[in-house]
Amino acid sequence: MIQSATAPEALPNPSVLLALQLAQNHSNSTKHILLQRIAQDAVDRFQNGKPFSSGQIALYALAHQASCSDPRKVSAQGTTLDLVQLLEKKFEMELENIKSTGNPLSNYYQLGLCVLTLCQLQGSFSVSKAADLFTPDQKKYYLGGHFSVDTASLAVLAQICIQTSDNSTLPETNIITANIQWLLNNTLEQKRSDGVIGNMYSTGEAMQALSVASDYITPGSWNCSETLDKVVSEIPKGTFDNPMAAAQLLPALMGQTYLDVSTVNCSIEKDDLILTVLPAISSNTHHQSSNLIKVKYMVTDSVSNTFTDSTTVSVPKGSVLLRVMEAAQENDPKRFRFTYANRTWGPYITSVRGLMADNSKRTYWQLLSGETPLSKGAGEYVVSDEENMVVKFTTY
Ligand code: CBY
Repeated sequence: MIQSATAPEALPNPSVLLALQLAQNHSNSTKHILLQRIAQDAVDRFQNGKPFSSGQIALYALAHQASCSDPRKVSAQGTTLDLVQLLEKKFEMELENIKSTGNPLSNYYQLGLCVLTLCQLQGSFSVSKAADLFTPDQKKYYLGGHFSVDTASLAVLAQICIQTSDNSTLPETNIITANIQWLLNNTLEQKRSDGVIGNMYSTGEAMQALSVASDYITPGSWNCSETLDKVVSEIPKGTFDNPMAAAQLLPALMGQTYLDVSTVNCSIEKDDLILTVLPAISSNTHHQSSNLIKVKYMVTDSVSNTFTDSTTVSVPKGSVLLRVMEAAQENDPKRFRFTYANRTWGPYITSVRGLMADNSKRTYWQLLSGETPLSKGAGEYVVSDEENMVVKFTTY
């Protein structure tokens, strides 16, 4: 995480700072670099009208709070920004958008982050609107036909925060209790026999949700140490090498949750994280050899059925899907041209052959191996010989 986040070309990543601050050991120099970058990026996005989604603002604010830096006074380049106030406004816009279109501007994972942050940082928001926001609904908690454990976990954390900070017996208390129970029941239904909850990348956040909501869980329905052992055993295999994956897992490993942000002890300044210099990790950590493999590649528009096209490309063994897509594009740009955006998780495919993903229509480019959706992005998923890669325009 530290290497990736402090590299000169790295995207500012509040999730990494947040995770580091919730950990046991600290590195002051890393904290200062990351905090400065995040503050600068927040000011830059605000001043220059660059995209700044509700969940992003929430993470930037949380990362400040966790670093004992006031999120209401974020300054860079001579400008001071109140991230809590900005988040309050953005949250209102999300609610307005749901009212008028039925969908949020972002998604329910980000709404969870919003409410969690407003609650933690004592921003103002309507508790009854928040209670209604998280009621059970297919459209909110299902992505591409699957229950989103990540989304549910954030909604649980947000509502537990509301419950613990608001001890009134308002009518919304019952709604919140019922929401949390439904979310946890569905989350536990996604528990696999090996302890993973949802998939490997939702398990850390699910652990946070289950640990703050222990009152709601019948004893014996979740074995925490089994889940912990499983994720820990995956670390040496490289499963969490993506810094975002590591950042979302670390709090749970440390027995911490995002609800601990407001109780971070700011009077202790520790600098006890021993940083060993590791060999530089490139975004392509996989051993690429000169051996070539053949990979089938298909692109298809399953929304309006305007095109389906396939090809076979040769790429070095150990290549990631993005490399396959680039090879196909090089061979035949008319049929296989595509665009992507660099996100914190890695490259996110935004269009193929000019057909753009559109959040307001809930369309996206889904990545599959045969019929199975990938649980990694195009920049991370390593393809095998003869594998059938599919990039499919669909709805979620
Ligand atoms: N963050 C967000 O808004 C993202 C929230 C999240 C629920 C997120 C997963 C969970 C998390 N823990 O971070 C999420 N993904 C969402 C909401 C979405 C949708 C994005 C809608 C939008 N524009 O806001 C959408 C379109 C349904 C989606 N994820 C698509 C994809 C695929 C991307 C393909 C592409 N075009 O490049 C993909 C690869 C699934 C597929 N087979 O097509 C995908 N997501 C994956 C695999 C993941 C996991 C990443 C794991 C990894 N190692 O890379 C994920 C952790 C995550 C990021 N998605 Co989405 C879920 C998981 O597997 N547990 C807030 C913001 C501030 O950063």
